[in-house]
Amino acid sequence: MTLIMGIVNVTPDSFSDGGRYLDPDTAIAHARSLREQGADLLDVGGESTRPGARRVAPRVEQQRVLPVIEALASEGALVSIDTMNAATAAAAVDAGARLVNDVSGGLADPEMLAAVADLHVDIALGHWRGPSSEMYARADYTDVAREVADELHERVGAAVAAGINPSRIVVDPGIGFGKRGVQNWQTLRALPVFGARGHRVLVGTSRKRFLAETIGDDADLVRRDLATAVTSALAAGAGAWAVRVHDVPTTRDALAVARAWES
Ligand code: PMM
Repeated sequence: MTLIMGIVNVTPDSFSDGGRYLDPDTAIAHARSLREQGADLLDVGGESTRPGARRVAPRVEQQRVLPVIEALASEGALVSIDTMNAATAAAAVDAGARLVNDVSGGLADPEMLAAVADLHVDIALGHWRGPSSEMYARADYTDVAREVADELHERVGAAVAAGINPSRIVVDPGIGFGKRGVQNWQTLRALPVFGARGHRVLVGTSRKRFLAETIGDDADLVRRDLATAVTSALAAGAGAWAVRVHDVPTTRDALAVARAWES
């Protein structure tokens, strides 16, 4: 059964919810409601990765996420830390996070993979071709699905070489990261390929630009969440382990319908 990862962005500048949950109490309350709505995991992040975003100092990132993680983990929630920084990952695990979600697949911080090996937690490795400020300049592919699969495989190899148990590794094709419009659809269509070596597959399409490009650039959040629920249900049908979403009820219902279809 595909899990729902609810997004808790404790940032001033994430592209669809920046600034809404910057205060820890507001972020905690939001995360609690995602959990009540059916989120199986809560992904807490303190640095925006939206196109063009500036990097945040690890100290600031940690100030944002640690109180939120501590509160949620102490209530028994399964928490992941969305970070590209090894020190933040370690502090977050110390505060109770059980999964490190690194959209850069360990590339942004050379210390990341060794740090996670020492922490003995799961890690999600995202497909990434450079920081937000320059990722679209690197979106050149001859065969995007094959290149994403090969580059992810290389990151898995680096993680294992750093001492991470292969069973702890989740792969994520990094929808929207270094991919333009149709390249995201070509990547999603190849989803079963990314998990072919036995790793769990995580997919994040929530509210992303390529969805708006499909349903209309003026689509509001309600329409983007509906589009997200459809891609999440299709991802579930293609074997995704988890889908990362902002709006839990729409995706929860879509996954229930997809399950009924399959059963
Ligand atoms: N996308 C964003 C942030 N973190 N993590 C994973 N594993 N996969 C993603 O696709 C992903 C991510 C950017 O989206 P947001 O700014 O709306 O949270």
